[in-house]
Amino acid sequence: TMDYSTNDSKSTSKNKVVAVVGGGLVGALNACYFAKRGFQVEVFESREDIREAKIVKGRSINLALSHRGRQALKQVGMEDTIVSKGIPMHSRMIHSLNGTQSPIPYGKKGQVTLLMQRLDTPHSAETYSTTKLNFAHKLLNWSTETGAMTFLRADGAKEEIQADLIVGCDGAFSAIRKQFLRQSRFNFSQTYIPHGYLELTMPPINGEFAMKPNYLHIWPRNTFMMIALPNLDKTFTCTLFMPFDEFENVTTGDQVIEFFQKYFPDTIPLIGADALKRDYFRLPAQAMVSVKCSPYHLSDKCVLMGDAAHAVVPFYGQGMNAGFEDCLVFNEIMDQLNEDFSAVLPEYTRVRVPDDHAIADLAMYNYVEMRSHVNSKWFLFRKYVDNTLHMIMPRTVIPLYTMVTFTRIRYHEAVKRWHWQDKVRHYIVHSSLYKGL
Ligand code: FAD
Ligand code: EGU
Repeated sequence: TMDYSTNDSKSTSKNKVVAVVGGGLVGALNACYFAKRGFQVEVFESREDIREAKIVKGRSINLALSHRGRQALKQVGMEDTIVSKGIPMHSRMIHSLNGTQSPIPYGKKGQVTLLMQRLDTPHSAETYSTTKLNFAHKLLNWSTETGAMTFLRADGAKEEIQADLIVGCDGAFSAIRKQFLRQSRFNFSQTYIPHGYLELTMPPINGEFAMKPNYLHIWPRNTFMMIALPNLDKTFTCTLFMPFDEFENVTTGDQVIEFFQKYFPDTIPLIGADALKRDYFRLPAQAMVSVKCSPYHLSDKCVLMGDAAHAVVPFYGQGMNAGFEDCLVFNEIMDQLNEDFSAVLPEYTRVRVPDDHAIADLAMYNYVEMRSHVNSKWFLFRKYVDNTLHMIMPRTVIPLYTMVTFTRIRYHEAVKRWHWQDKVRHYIVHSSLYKGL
């Protein structure tokens, strides 16, 4: 048994140990935050060293990084390295069924979303000498009484570890969270959506991107939708979203081509018919889950962040951004309350739960909207209305995606403003009608 914890209540951050469980995106960023404050940080990650594993199975490798995520990276001096390796996206490109492409800019100049690659992260934490990365350490259980964590190592041996604070960043199926479920007055909900997703690669043509790179390419087709994001190696990752029952109806290579011919004909030559027939069946469609819970802390011992606290469906491109903002908000509260865990943890729950629940709701709302009646015409029309109202009344009407993507307006406040703006929009539309316009 290793006991890293300190029993001296007067001890400073210098000799306190923080165990970060999960070395994904949020765990890695958290390690940097705690190390920068002077804590001893131990990261425990169930996978083998990610530097050696080439393929992160079933998880898309490129992610849209927007303002909230960038602000969180900036605070620990990581923004520039990530941004220099990112691909800026200034517009969406809407692909209609007849092959027409229509760009819709995200906003004013400089309002861009960046694409970052998933594999870049965890080792950035190693630049701090006080941080140790422990790969092949799978958390099996932990005791809410003693705080002791039990890990399973690659060699099959079990290891017991103690720390002053446990930060659960172990994703949507968090093992840390299991102990929360046993607590009285802990709220938890989990919802799988009927859609699954499948990823296909679009190769470069003559060494160049097959489509324009600085765009989020979207094929909105009501029930079906495809999105393509560029990678540094000049490929695109295309993500097809479709109900699981529909996936079951496509079982042969010819049916794949038939399906694409009907809904995404312009992509067949770009992906390649043979590659399409083959890659479509490489991996089964992946499920998407939305998880909400509260509180995020258990006494002064343990706190949840990232997908462990709130998995959201990917229909706002905000999951990682929200998780990064968790770290930033926690850090702000650590400043305000002098790193006193018994005060910081409840305050973090109080401040953060309403915002994470709001983005979970928004992402689910956008999923429902996109699958029910969003074809390319509707998408173009709605963005046009939003952008025009914003142009006429820039201070009064700010499009929802702008508040979510390009500001740090608290998510729950963005939702409140949106409801209020909706009333304004209705009023304008109606009064124009009354005036016979
Ligand atoms: P994870 O990335 O899941 O990391 C958890 C880590 O914990 C993993 O490394 C895992 O191996 C480890 N772990 C798990 N269990 C244990 C255990 N018992 N012991 C030890 N370690 C453990 N977000 C965006 O902001 N922009 C996007 O464009 C975007 N696109 C997306 C597209 C898709 C299709 C999907 C599904 C999601 C997308 N997201 C996006 C969301 C984003 O992927 C997640 O929000 C983000 O990965 C969460 O990071 P995390 O570190 O909290 O969890
Ligand atoms: C979904 C899956 C367009 C990567 C939401 C927009 C997304 C991403 C949008 C995925 C859409 C949807 C927004 C950004 C981004 C849009 C956004 C969604 C990246 C409201 C790899 N979404 N995504 N909204 O406005 O704010 O462009 O898988 F099709 S980036 Cl679903 Cl800004």
